[in-house]
Amino acid sequence: MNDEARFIAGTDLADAVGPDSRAATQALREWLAQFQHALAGHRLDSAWPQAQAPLARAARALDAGLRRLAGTWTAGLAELEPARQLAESCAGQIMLLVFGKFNAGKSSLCNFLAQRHRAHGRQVRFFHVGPDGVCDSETPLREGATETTRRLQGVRLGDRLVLLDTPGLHSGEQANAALTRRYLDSADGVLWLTGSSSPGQVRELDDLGRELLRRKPLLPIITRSDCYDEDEVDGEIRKTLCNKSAADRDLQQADVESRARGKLAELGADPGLLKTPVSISVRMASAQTPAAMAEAGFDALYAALRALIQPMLAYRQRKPAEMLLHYLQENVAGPIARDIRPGLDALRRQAQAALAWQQDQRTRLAEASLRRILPALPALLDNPAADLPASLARMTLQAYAAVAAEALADYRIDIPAALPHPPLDRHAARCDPWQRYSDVKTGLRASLLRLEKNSLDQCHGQSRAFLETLEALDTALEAGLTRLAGLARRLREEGAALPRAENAPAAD
Ligand SMILES: Nc1nc2c(ncn2[C@@H]2O[C@H](COP(=O)(O)OP(=O)(O)O)[C@@H](O)[C@H]2O)c(=O)[nH]1
Ligand SMILES: [Mg+2]
Repeated sequence: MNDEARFIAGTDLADAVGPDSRAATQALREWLAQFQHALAGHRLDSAWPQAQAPLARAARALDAGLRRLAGTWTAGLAELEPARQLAESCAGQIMLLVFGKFNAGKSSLCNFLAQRHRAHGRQVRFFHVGPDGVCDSETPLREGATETTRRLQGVRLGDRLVLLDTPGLHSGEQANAALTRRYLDSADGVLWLTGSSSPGQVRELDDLGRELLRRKPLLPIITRSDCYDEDEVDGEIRKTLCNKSAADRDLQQADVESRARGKLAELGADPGLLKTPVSISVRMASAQTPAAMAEAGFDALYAALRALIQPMLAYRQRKPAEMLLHYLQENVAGPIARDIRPGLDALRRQAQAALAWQQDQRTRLAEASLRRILPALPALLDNPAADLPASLARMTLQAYAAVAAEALADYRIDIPAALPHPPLDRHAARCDPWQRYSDVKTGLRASLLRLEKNSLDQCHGQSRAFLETLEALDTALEAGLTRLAGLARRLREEGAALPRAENAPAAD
């Protein structure tokens, strides 16, 4: 059996697929439910004690952002459902996107492969997608057609393989765009056709960013890999078309490969999706003899296509889960990592700055309060009728309350209604006036320092509690994202058979 026969037979085996993706889908849905549940248990909207404080406002804004984000997930998943079911229903077919610029040779290659499938007794059905949906037709795809009538067309080769000949992704009318998109979504792999006269214009791949990020394999095919040789026959110059030399093909392939690899990296797609490029000439293969086809690069093409089928089938099986996973990565994990966690980090830094500020306030609040009391002190001490201890206690509390109300406005502070230690030592009453003044002042300062410590302890406790709330939310977010990354890894490593339980035995 040659490469061609093996390739054609290989597409018949497309039924030989792995386990379905329902367990993986289920695991991803459960992940989201758990994640939402975890988020509901960590609210920030009243995590800071004083509602008007800047930190409280920042925490409320982040909390609201997170709730808004989480609120979109359920509807987003519901919208995804029809596409996911469609993917589930055509798990046995492989759809290859034949992608490339106008004149790259897409239609010619599709027609040629159709002829070869017919030659092997396979049924071939051409189709195009019109305003009323998919129309089958007997006539091959139009080759060399000017792009005035862009339409989505393709060919089914046998029962399993569909080639979709795309008229450029961002071209065409708006009405067609949604349709094109839907077809692209259901493609399992991409053949990127690039003409041998200027191969590897990697900017074309920008249009494929979304497909590549969805991990569809990419096989670059250098088309029209032929050239004219001039021969002199009987004094007359004759041009004959021939295949490009193996050396030329190798050079072009290596060049396309390295540039495509760079582009994939730039797009953030896995460079492992890129298959080794092949060079072909449909013209030179047109005699359809085994030798002509082999020399025109078709053995290599068939081998490469055959190598694509397995990973594509694997993707096809994973696809319903893969679509869900992508939704979760793009709409849940992405914004959490990009916006929410950095927001939490900023809050954390602010709370730590508040702790440092509190340290800095030590003795300052007490001194500021003392400065408010001292001007009234001599008169009070000179007044024999005054109830000195009661007056001092009242003045101390009032002065401190005024200072704290301003300086600690961002916190919720309880100031004791009575002083635990009266600011006047009993002995102070018996001393001479100067000594008395000095003793009273010392007593006042000691009382104020105790009040201050009591307040700053409260501030510290509130900031710590706030930090712990942030920490708990961040830990829950991180744990969720790590679990999702683990599910993604397993989906790709083990295919659709994603074990539902965390401790399920690993597939070998
Ligand atoms: N020299 C040469 N020309 C080719 C080859 N394949 C296709 N062409 C020509 O290139 C032009 C564009 O081909 P077509 O398949 O319509 O390209 P599409 O626009 O990508 O679908 C047509 O005139 C084809 O005859 C080839 O292998 N060698
Ligand atoms: Mg065409």
